[in-house]
Parts: sequence; C-alpha cells; structure tokens
Amino acid sequence: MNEVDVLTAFIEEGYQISPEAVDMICSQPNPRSIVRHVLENIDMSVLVIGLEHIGLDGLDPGLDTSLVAEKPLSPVLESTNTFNSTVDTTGFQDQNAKPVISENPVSILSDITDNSTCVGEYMEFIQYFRNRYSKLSEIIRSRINARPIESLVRNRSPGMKGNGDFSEVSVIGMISEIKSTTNGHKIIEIEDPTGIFSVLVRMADKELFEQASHFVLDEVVGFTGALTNDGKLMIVKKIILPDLPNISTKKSGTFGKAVLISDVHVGSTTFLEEQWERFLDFLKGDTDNEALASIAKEVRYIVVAGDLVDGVGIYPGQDAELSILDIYDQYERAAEYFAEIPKHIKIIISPGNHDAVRQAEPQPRLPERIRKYFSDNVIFVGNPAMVDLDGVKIMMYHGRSIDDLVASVPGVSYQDPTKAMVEMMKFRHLSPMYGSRVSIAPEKNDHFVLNQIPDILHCGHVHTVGVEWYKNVLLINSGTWQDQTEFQKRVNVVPTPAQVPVVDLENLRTTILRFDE
Ligand code: D5M
Ligand code: FE
Ligand code: ZN
Repeated sequence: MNEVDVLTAFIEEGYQISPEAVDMICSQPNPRSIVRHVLENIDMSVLVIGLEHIGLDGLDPGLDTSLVAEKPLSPVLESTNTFNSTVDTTGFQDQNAKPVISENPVSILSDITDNSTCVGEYMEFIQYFRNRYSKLSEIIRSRINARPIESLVRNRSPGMKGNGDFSEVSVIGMISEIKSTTNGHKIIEIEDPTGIFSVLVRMADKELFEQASHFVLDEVVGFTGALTNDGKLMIVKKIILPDLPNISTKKSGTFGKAVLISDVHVGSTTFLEEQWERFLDFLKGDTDNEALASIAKEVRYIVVAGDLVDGVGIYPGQDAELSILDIYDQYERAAEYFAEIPKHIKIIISPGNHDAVRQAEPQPRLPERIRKYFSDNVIFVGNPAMVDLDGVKIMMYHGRSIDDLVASVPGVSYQDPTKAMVEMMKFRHLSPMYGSRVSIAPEKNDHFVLNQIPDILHCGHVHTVGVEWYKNVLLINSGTWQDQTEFQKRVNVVPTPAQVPVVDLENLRTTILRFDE
C-alpha cells in the first residue's frame, strides 16, 4: 500500500488523515493490517486521524505486524486490564507441598467491555458485515489468489471459458444462500463487497460435497474452480475455509492448573447445591482423597464461561423453577460461594444468556452493582473475551451459537458439544450464523472472529461436558451445575452436571473431576 492507497482507504470510510499519520503507516512493514486495525478501533467521532490514533509510537518497525494488528491500541487499556497481586495462601501450608502458587497474573487480550460502538443504526449492520468479510477474507487470501466478484461478472460473455484467464479462478465470498438442484448438487450464492456470484458443488465430488454440507449462512469461504461457458457459474474444485493453520504448535511451559466451569445457575431449584459444595471443599483442599487434594494445591485459576446465575424472566414460567427470585440475591449468593475459594486463585467470570447484561452478543461484563459483591480475586470480562493466564490464552465464549450449529450442521449434537466448537475453529468465527438464535449486535469490529488463535477455546451453555483437540487448540465445554429442568426435559436436553475439566497449564492435559457421585 502506498500513500495514496492509505489515504483513499480512510477517505472511503469517511475519515480524514494527517500527512504524518500516512507516513507513519507507510513506514511500517504491513500498512494494510494497520489501516484495518485503525479503522476497526477508531472512535466514530474522530474527524481527522492523527499519529495519536495509530498507537504505533515506540514499536519496533521489525515487529511481526500480525501482532501489531492484534495489540490493543491504547496502552492505558492494556495496563488497567492487567491484574497481578500477591496473595494469601490460607489452607495451603503443607510442608511437602510444591512451591506455593502465589503470583497468578491475568491479562485481558480482547473484550467488548467499554468498547461497544453500537447504537443500532442501519449503517452499522453494513459496517459489521464488511468488517467480518474483511477479517475472514484476509485469512483466506493468504492461501489463494482470489479476485473480486465484480471482475467475473464484468467479463461475463458467451464462450469465455475458452479464454485461458477463466479456466481456474478463485473468489472469496460470504454465503448468502444454499440451494440444492433437482439433481442434488449444491448451488451456493456468495457475496463480496463488489458483487454476487453462484458456485456449484457437484454431488459426485464426494469430499467437496461433504465439506459443503457443513456450510452455514454468513460464513466466509474461498472457492477455486472453473467457470461455465456462459461465465455465470463456477464449478468448484477446491474449498478453502479460514480454518486454523496446520503449523500452530501446542502450548507448553507454564505450570499449575486451571479449572473450567460454566452454567452454575445459582438461584434455580435444580441448582445442585450439594455437589457444588463438594467442589468448593475440593478447592479449599478439604478432602480425604489424596489425589484430589494434590490437584487442589496446584489450582491457580478458575474460569467461568457464563450463566453464573439462573436469572429472571429468561423463559416463560421460569419463576416456578427459581429458589431465589431476585436476581441481585442470586448474585449475592454466588458471591458468597466464590468467597469460600482460596484468595490466591484468580477467578475469571464472563456472562451468558441467563446473566444480568444485554442479551445481544457480544455482551459486556457484569455491572458494578453486581461486581461489588465479589472479592478482589474475581475478574469480570465480557462474552466473548480472550484472556491470558500466565502465558496460556483462553478464549471464553458462552456458546449460544452452539444451538444454531446443532440445528444446521450434520453430525453436531448437544451430546457432543466440541463438534460445534470444531466448526467454530474452521469458520474462525464463534457465531457464524446471523439472525438465528444468537442476537448479534452490529459492532464496528466483529468480536467473534478468531483473529488470534487461542490455546484453549472454552464454551458452556449446552450443559454437557466435552474435551477435544483440534489442530493444537484444546476445545472444552465445561458442562453445568444444574440438573435437568422441566424445560430441558421437553426439548430433550440431557445434561452431564457436576463434572469439572481441570487443565494442566504445563501441557494442557485435561482431567475431568466428578462431583456427581
Ligand atoms: O441452556 C441450557 C440448554 O438448554 C442448552 O443446551 C440449550 C437448551 N436450550 C435453551 N433454550 C432453548 C430453547 N429455547 N430451545 C431449545 N433448547 C434450548 P441455558 O442457556 O442454560 O438455558
Ligand atoms: Fe446455562
Ligand atoms: Zn446458556
């Protein structure tokens, strides 16, 4: 990108930019990713973009630009989001114990909290989809040489197949429609910012057809193939998903354990209090079981992926299934439970669809009125949020989109929740289907795109435990502390409550502890 390209990119989005800022961007190794990052993060009220909005001061020009693009722009935001404290180790004084784990740093790498740009205007939806397309297509673009749809449509003419240019072409589009022909082939309509095009996946191409049967609307996919004679359709030869690269390496190196939970549903009549108390006893080291006691000593973090309480008014007739009717009382009770946990353990809580924040995702962290019930070792983040636990990156997402994926993708079921999480990894998106059960707020920046690859993806919501590796990313669904509700009986959701995945931070090996028997 030269100076003119940079200038044009900003003008097209309605901003002016100072000459110094243009020079600064052009002097970096990857101006395009900086432009994208600035546009995603700039406050809409800014008219002229200056050096102060770029946030590159002091960066090593040789720095990997993929990192530059993913660093929060404001250093203030980064430092206030870092939690480091020395701790009280009550209950952990055993002389034979491993060195006491006292420093358990947490930093928040990405979170919607205090960064929401959305006021609900129509243009925001357009911006949201553009942002989604631009982030995901950029991932795919590094693997194929795609052209804009406009160039295919413009050159459309009878007999164009004979033109060598079009014997093999590639495009990247967002899926807007999936149809079947009478012969059973799939016709997929895709859009990019320049136009609409259709591609055909033949039934006889078994592998491609199987891949295409996993497509959902609004995901971004690359296709390579040949155009038909009239130039109106591409016969697909290769499908390129954003997916994870094959080269990412497995995490290793830190120490201690992270305990992953979700869907506690405090306040519900079906909350399994007895089993939960046994879990708290384990964390306090209050157990006769030596194996459990030794695991407890190594716990540094507890990560809670939403639905901390049952909430109120979530579904019709919920009051009949509540033991605590007031939502603040539910959080107060939850805080009492968490206060029993030794204070050196850092607890990270993100919300779910039963929690007291906006339902539209991404959701911000719980409000101050609720946060103040909890001790200082509890850190609140939004949903989704990526946190770094002393070198291990965990993407926390409650997982409401799993409902959509179960409904749309063959082979994905509530009993096997990590299969839905594999799809999220392949789409590089936590909630690909727009306008279904997940209500997505049109933020300027699509917070669901998996730009940075986490070491662990942690979801909940479906109340079943699952652990699976996908290309060196550990996928965990952390189950629930709620027994089957009447509602779940009717829709045949069979939970696996009171089972707790515990991850060894040194090698990401996972053990499931059972408090259900
Ligand atoms: O969701 C707990 C489980 O119940 C999860 O597997 C989804 C399922 N569930 C929740 N709401 C519905 C609706 N409306 N239809 C079908 N299945 C549903 P939780 O978020 O804890 O209520
Ligand atoms: Fe839940
Ligand atoms: Zn839920």
